[in-house]
Amino acid sequence: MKTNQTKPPILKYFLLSLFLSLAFILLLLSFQFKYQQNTSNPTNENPIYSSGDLKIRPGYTSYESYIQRQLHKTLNPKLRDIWITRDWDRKIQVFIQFFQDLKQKQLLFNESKALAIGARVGQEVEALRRVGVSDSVGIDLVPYPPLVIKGDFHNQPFENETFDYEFSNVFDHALYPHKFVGEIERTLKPRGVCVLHVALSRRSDKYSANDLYSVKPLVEMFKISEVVHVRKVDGFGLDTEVVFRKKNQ
Ligand SMILES: *[C@@H]1O[C@H](CO)[C@@H](O)[C@H](O)[C@H]1NC(C)=O
Ligand SMILES: *[C@@H]1O[C@H](CO)[C@@H](O)[C@H](O)[C@H]1NC(C)=O
Ligand SMILES: CC(=O)N[C@H]1CO[C@H](CO)[C@@H](O)[C@@H]1O
Repeated sequence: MKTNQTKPPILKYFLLSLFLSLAFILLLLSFQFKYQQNTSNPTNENPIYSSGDLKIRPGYTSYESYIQRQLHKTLNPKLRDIWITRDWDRKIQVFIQFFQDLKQKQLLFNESKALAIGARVGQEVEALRRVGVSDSVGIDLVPYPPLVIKGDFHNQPFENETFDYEFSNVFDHALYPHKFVGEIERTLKPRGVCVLHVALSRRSDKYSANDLYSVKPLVEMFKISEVVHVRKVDGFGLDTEVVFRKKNQ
């Protein structure tokens, strides 16, 4: 008697679980399909550069989701408030020291046309102007006039050969590092100088899109530039300064 009663429910459960598994598989497939669609967006024509010492963080399903995440940090009102109050003078003083050092090394001049990439509220632009580099501006996803104008470092809003000098401490935020570097080389004038501050020994924040473990991938990506120097610095959690000079083609 008992077995007769339990048989039909078992069959029912079997069919139900079969149905659920199928639904689950279909759901997975549709996610994968969406993901594949989005990885073929225009900013991704080139393969993502990834070598042993440069790792792109997984988890960005589309360029749009990456941008949204970056905006999430850039637009965070608490962070913005800290940047323009508590951090403002302290950071400017540190940047002034970096830029004065570069001027002494003849890598930066009052006459240089300078760009700060991923400048947020533009402390580095303010510092550049204070050391005498008056023709300087920053770009970021969110503008902060008059120091920072709107611009994506994967697709700089400037003509070829515009700047004598470019500075950035946000390389780790690049989802497409080869684009980040390619745009710098495109917009630098011949003999123009690029200064990057990067973290090699420490993992940066949760908004980072890549992790760099040596300068080798950078040196490989800067195809039409030569390394001027690599040195240790202490720059807001970033420990290494790498300076490139674009070749005189
Ligand atoms: C560069 O500008 C700074 C600040 O305005 C000034 O003190 C300095 O003399 C200038 N240097 C040169 C070489 O003109
Ligand atoms: C700008 O530079 C890029 C890359 O070097 C090149 O492909 C493009 O043709 C240049 N554009 C102009 C208008 O010279
Ligand atoms: C899953 C996902 O990110 N889908 C997005 C793919 O890209 C299109 C348009 O580019 C978006 O509308 C989807 O939301």
